Amino acid sequence: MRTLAVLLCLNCAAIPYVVGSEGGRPRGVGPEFAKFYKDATSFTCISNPSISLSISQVNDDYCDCPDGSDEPGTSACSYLSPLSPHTLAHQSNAGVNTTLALPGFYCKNKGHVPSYVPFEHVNDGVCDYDVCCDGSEEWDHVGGTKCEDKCQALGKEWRKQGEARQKSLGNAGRKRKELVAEAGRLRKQVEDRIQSLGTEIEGGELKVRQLESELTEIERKEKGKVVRASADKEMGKMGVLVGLAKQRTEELRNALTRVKSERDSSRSRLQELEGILSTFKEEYNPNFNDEGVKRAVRAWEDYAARDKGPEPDAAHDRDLDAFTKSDKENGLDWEEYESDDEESDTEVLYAFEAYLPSSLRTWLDQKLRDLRLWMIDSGILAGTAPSTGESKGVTDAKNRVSSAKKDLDGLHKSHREHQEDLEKDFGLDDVFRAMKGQCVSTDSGEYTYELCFLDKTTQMPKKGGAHTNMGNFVRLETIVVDEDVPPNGKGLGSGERVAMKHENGQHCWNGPNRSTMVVLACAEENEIWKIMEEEKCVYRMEVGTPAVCGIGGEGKPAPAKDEL
Ligand code: MAN
Repeated sequence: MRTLAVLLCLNCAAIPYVVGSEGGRPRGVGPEFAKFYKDATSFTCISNPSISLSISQVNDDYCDCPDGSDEPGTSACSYLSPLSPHTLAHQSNAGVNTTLALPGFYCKNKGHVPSYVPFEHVNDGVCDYDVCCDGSEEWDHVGGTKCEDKCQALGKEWRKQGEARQKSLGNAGRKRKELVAEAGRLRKQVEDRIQSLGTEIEGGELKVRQLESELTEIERKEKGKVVRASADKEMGKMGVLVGLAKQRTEELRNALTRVKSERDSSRSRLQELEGILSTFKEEYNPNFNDEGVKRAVRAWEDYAARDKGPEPDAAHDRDLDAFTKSDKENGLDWEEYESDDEESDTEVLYAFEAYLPSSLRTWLDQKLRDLRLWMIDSGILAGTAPSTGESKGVTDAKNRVSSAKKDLDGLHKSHREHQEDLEKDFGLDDVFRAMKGQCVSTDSGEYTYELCFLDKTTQMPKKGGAHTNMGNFVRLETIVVDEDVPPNGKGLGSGERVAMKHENGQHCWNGPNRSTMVVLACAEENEIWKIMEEEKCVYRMEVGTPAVCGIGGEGKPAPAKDEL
């Protein structure tokens, strides 16, 4: 493909259309160089003003100027290309500027965009429509070459594509704004979470401190115990008593529930029976001399007249209901007594304070305990040997402390992760934050390739089989590219581009771990344009995304013309 470097894109609207000798410009001279060719009799080499020629030497198909400026419309000076070896004459001429003064042969391309064709293509017998759609560079019709003017048709198509591209770029710019807004929302979420985690951490630390001092207090009291349960946690007398009382209460409650239910059933049957007999007494026929019926009626009247005992008492029933509720609902927490290590069996059962009035008993009890603890703390009295095992109270308190510490560690970890996330590079405006986890894929050869933004690239055989990791996202980079942009706009173009480096993918047999460089360019949709394996297991993806529109010249209106 011909290099585009020599093609200058000009602002066609500002250029008067003069080609060849028309309008006073010799053939091949672009409007911006017209001023050098104004003299009707002589011509001065552009970069070597000391060399003056007759005007007839311009475009006479012989290269006179060291900078080639006397042959703007022929290929006579094309050997002056920077890639060509210089002639001996020029080499010996120290201080002479031999760099081409003109960018190429000027094609007016009316109906399209003017451009310059490299001099070596002038009159080479090939129509260079991609750069010179009017075919004017083949003006000598070498070998009968006739290049028709295709500028109208090509220009129309080019403008159509240009408009579509502009529209698409507009949409892409709007999408980027949306992404940036979304990224801002996500960032705010992280910041808010960091703040709430800070508060939770303060609370967690306070809780740990409280539980630790609670544990210390429990352990201190533990030391002061006179009697402890044995190491195998066998129940003491108090425990046995509590167990029996609990069991007995349970039996009584069950029996009471059963008796109450039987009573309710009998009471309702009695009411039903009394109703039947009362109706019978009202409705029987006394004129029938049936001695059995009369006796039954009299018996009913006697029964009805008798005192029936106490009426059902709602308050009494409420009491019964309350009795049948669980002990806990009635304020009796057996577990408290079963696990309460503060009071030793001996203390509760045999302590003499138990026989004292309640207020005095509490006061005295406290004083004795304080004294005992003080003596242990001061080393006067030995504490209870810890070797006899840990009480449930201490174990529970330790568990509470360790669980609170675990929660706190979790909060610290989460806080750290959120903080790191906030410091990560998500690109200009944090835009890639909004694309995390989004994936795009495309088929190429025998594989489908997938890119998951800020995550990894993957190679998947179309026929099925194991997927290959082509690299995990490491960081964003900026790289310089210089590539053609096809008419559909799906290309990297030239300049700095944002790239995503992926490393440490699946190991390549006899090669490195797979890696992928993903180079991004502005586009309306996320799309993989191209995938190449540049070296064994070293891949490069060219990807379009709205995320990079407007960054480093990206997404600005395309240059007037790269290729026709
Ligand atoms: C697989 C693919 C290729 C790679 C070779 C290396 O076939 O991952 O891209 O070149 O392995 O052995």
